[in-house]
Amino acid sequence: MKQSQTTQFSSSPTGFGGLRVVSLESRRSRETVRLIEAAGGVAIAAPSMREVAIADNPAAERFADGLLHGAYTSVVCMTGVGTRYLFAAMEKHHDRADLVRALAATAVVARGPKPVAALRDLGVPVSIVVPEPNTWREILATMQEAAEGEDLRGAKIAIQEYGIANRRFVEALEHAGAEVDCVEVYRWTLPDDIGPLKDAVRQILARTADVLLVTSATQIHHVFSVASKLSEEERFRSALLELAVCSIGPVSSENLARLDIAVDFEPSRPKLGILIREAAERVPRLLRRKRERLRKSCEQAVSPTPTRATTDKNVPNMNDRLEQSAFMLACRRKPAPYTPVWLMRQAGRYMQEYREVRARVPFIELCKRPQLAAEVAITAQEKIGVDAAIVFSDILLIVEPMGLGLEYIGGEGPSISRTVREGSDVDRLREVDPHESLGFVFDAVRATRSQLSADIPLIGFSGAPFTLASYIVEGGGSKNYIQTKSLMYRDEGAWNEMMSLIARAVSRYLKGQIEAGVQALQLFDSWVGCLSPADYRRYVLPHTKAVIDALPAECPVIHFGTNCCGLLDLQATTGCGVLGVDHRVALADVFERFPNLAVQGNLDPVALFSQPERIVEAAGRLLAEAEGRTGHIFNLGHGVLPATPVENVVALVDAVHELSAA
Ligand code: 1CP
Repeated sequence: MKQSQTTQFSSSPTGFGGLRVVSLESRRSRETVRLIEAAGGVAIAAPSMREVAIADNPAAERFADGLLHGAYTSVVCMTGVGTRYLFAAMEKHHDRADLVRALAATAVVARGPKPVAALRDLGVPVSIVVPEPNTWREILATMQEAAEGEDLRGAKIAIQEYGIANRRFVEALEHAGAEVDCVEVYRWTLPDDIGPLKDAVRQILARTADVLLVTSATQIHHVFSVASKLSEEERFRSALLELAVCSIGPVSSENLARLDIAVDFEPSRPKLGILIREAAERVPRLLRRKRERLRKSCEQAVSPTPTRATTDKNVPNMNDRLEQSAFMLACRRKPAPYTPVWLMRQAGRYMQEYREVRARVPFIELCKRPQLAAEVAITAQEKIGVDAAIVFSDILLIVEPMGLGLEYIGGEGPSISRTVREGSDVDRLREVDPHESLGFVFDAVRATRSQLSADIPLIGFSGAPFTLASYIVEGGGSKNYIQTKSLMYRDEGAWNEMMSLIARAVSRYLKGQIEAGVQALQLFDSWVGCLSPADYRRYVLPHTKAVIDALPAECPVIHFGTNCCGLLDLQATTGCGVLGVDHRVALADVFERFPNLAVQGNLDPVALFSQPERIVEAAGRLLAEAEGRTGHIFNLGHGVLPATPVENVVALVDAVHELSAA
C-alpha cells in the first residue's frame, strides 16, 4: 500500500545524468553552461536579455514631458528599482531639480518601503505611503482616502511600472473615474541575436530539451515573446508541461504562476550555483515522476471512462481515479476496499526531512513558497504511505490579510499582534480577498496537485470561525479563552460582525482551494470544545454553517474539533459530510449517533509513543469499533506530536491498511 520509502530530499549521484538543460541566463551564460556540464547535463544556452541603454526609454521621456507640463495629479511609484531607473532615464534629458519640483506639485504615492527609500534618496517628497500588505487594493483605498471619497474623477494618474502592468489596479482606478498612464520603464530587451533563443524554443517544442532554468522573471516574458514571434505560444506552453521547470526564486516563480506555468523546482536559496547543484540532485527523479504521471493521464484520456459510482457530474477538478480512491469513497460513505488513513499534521517536525527543510527556511516562508510547500506535503504522504495528502499551510495565515501581525516564534508557536479586544477593534478588520492576499496557498495547491500521485486525493483546509476568532482575540494559544469569551458575552453585535467577516473570508478561501485543485476540505475547529452547547448554538453554529453552506455540495467537508463530546449533536448540523472526532469519544458511539455522516478518527496521538506491536493492537481495536462500516476515515484524535518516532507512524498506517483489507 505504501507508495515509496525514498524521499525527495535524497541526492542523486549522477547529477543531471545527460538531461538537456536550457538556460535563459544572459550575463552569466558561460558560467551557467560550465555549471550545467559539471553537474552532468547537456547545456543549451539561450541568452534571453540585453540591457537597454538608459536613454532609450520613450515611456520615461513621455512621462517627463507630461510631468514638467503639470499634466499629472498623482504619480504612483510601484517599485524601488523602477523608480530609480525611471529617474535615471529622465535625467538624461532633464535636470533633477526640475523633475523634483514638478513631482512636489503632484501627490507622490509610494507603494511600500522600497519606493519610499528610492524617492528619499532622489530628494522627492512622498505624499502618501501605502500600508501593508501593499497590494493595489491598499493603494486604491489610500488614494481614495486622501481624495476624501471614492470618486477620483478629474484625476490624472501616472503609474510607474516595472515588468508587468497590473491590469486590475488600472481598471479599478478607471472605474473610480481617473485617467491613467502606465509608464513602463524597461531595463531589459531581447538580445540582438535571438537565434539561440529561437533554437531553444524549437527544441522545447520538439521535446529534445528536458529542463528549463529560469534565473530572472524577465526571461520568462522574453522566451514567451519569442515563442509568440514563431506563432507557437500555445504549443510552447503545453510543451513546457513535459519539462522540469526550475525557477531561481519566489519572484520568478510568481511570474511563471501568472503565466499559468507550474514550477517544478525551486532551490533552497536563490543563487545560480545552488540552483544548478540542487536541480541536478533532484530533477531527474522529479522529471521521471512528472512524465510518468503525464503518460498515465494520456492513457486515461484515450481509454473508455469507467462508470462513476457517484453523481459527480459537476464535481470540479476530479477525475475518476481520485473519485474511486479509498479516501473519497469513505468521505461519501461508499464501500471502500480498505479503511483509508491520513494523519493530521502528517507533515511536521516528527519527520527528519521536514526538520531539514525547516533548518534552512522559516515556517512562514515555507508556507509562502508553493514548490517547497508541495514537496513537504508530498514527501510526508509518500514516506508514511497515507491515502490522502494535506496542503502544507497553516490555519493562521488568513489573519495577516485581515490586518493583523503574525509571527511564529521558534518553539513557542504562533503570536499575533494588533489583536481584537473590543467592538472598535472589529471595525478595523479587513475584508479578505484570498486571491489577492493568499494566492501562494492556491499556487501550493496547484503545485501539490500536479506532482502528487494521480490516485491520492489532496485535502484543503481552513480554521473554522471560532478557532480563528480565538487566535485573533487572544493573540495566540490560550487556556481559558477569557478574552475571546469576554468579547462574545459583552458585545454580541461586535462578535457577530467579526465572526461573519471571518466566515466570509473562510468560505472564499476554501472555494479558492477547490478551484485550485483540492478534492476535499477539512474545517479545523480545534478549540471550540471550550464552549457550552448553548453558547456554541448561539455564537458559533450559524457562522460555521454559513461557511459550509457557501461551498459546493459535491466537495466533502470534514468538520473537526477537540474536546467536543458535548457539542457533536450540534456540529453534526453544520452541513458537514464527515465528522472529525478526537480520542475522548468512543468511535462506535459516534457511528451510532450519526448514521448519515462519515466519521474520521480517532486514535490518541500519544499511543504512537508505545511499541509497534501495541500500536498495531490499538489500530485493530479502533477498526473493530468501526466494524467495517462504510464511511470510516482512520486518523488520530489530534495532530502527530513532534517527538513521535516516524517508524511508529509508518507501522500504524501499514496496520490500518493490512487489518482493514483482510
Ligand atoms: O515547523 C514549525 O515549527 C511549525 C509547526 C507548524 C506546522 C508544521 C505549525 C505552527 N503549523 C504547521 C502546519 C499545519 N498546521 C498544517 C499542515 C501540515 C499537516 O497537517 O500535515 C495544518 C493542517 C495546520 C493546522 C493548524 N495550525 C491548526 C489546526 C490543527 C490542530 O492542531 O488543532 C492549528 C490550531 C494551528 C495553529 C498552529 N500553527 C502552528 C502551531 C504550533 C499551532 C498551534 C499553536 C497553539 O497551540 O495554539
